[in-house]
Amino acid sequence: MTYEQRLSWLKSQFKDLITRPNSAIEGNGIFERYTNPVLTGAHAPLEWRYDLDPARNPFLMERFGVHAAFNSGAIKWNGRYVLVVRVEGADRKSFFAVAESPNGIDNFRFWPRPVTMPEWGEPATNIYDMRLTRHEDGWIYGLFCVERKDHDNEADLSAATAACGIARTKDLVNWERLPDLKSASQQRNVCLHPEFVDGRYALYTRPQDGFIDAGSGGGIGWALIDDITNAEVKEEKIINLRHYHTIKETKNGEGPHPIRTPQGWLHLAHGVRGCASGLRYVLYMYMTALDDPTKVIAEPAGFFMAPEDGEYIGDVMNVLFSNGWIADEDGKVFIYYASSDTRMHVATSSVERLVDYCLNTEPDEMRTGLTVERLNRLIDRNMNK
Ligand code: M1P
Repeated sequence: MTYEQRLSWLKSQFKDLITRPNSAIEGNGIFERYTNPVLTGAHAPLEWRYDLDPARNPFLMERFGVHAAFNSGAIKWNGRYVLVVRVEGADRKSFFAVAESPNGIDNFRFWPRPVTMPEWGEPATNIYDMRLTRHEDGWIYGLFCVERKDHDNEADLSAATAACGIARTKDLVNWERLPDLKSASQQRNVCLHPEFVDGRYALYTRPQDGFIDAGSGGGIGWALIDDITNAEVKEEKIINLRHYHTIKETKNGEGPHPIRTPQGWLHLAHGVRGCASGLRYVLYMYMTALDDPTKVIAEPAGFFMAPEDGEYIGDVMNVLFSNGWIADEDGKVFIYYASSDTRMHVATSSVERLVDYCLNTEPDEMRTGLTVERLNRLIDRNMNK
């Protein structure tokens, strides 16, 4: 192909991809998956990936590989469904970029430039997994993981530290970086609750002993913060525990901030367990009391969503992860989830259905005998139906 032929082919492929319609797949009644991912690395604009000057790039080669688009924060913004996406380059570095869609299920397009996130302290090696919160103080906050080399273990090239970065914005373009969260442990999957609690900011935390291992960190934590411009975890209480032989035996982490419903706070989280093929990441839900967001009032047994079909495959196999959802005023919920650290998908449901799922699906009673009893109770109710 000539340069001009190749450019026209690239443009037409790109247009087909970003305008591809999506359609719902009827499923288990709790949510609907969709036929296509909503974002992939290939959705990155051609201007990001190619030098479009024929003199400098006569073969029209890719000059900046975009490997993946995943783990996105989500927010309704000026009537549009907006994701702050974790974009990963071929160099393994992640950065944030904003993409928007008119309907939340297809036609996502990236804004022209990635987010330039100001540094705080030692410049980060990597930043990722932003949780967006429109807080009642009037700011939109983005909390994200900041990875740096662990200088106490220079010889170990994989030794790293994870901290919670905090930034806030009014327009999703200009970000004010605040100091990283001070905490006795490493932290990842930290999320800001949207309301003040006893006049203080409230964080869902995930204390961890090391960069990968949750270790003695018992699950999803909760900490009240006096000053968000100098945030420090002084006391941390574990509100959603890990358990032996469950989908969250190894690790768990809060997803996006919970949705306020008349029946309680609706939470989406991820749980991790080990198996012969490595770690398996699935999504689960729980609810907490409206007057006490630390008190779990419901938690259905097992996973809410687990990888299916092509979702199993990617850079890190067997992973579903979510850090963004949008609840519309009419109660429709758009759940944005990533598969295998590679691409973004949407699933839709409603607040009413998700609350029904949480309140009317029985919990894990931790023993096979009790699971069989639970199944028999359902079968008994269905006899002669
Ligand atoms: O690779 C799977 C996920 O691993 C981490 O999540 P967690 O801290 O719960 O183990 C994160 O790096 C996340 O981005 C990634 O999707």
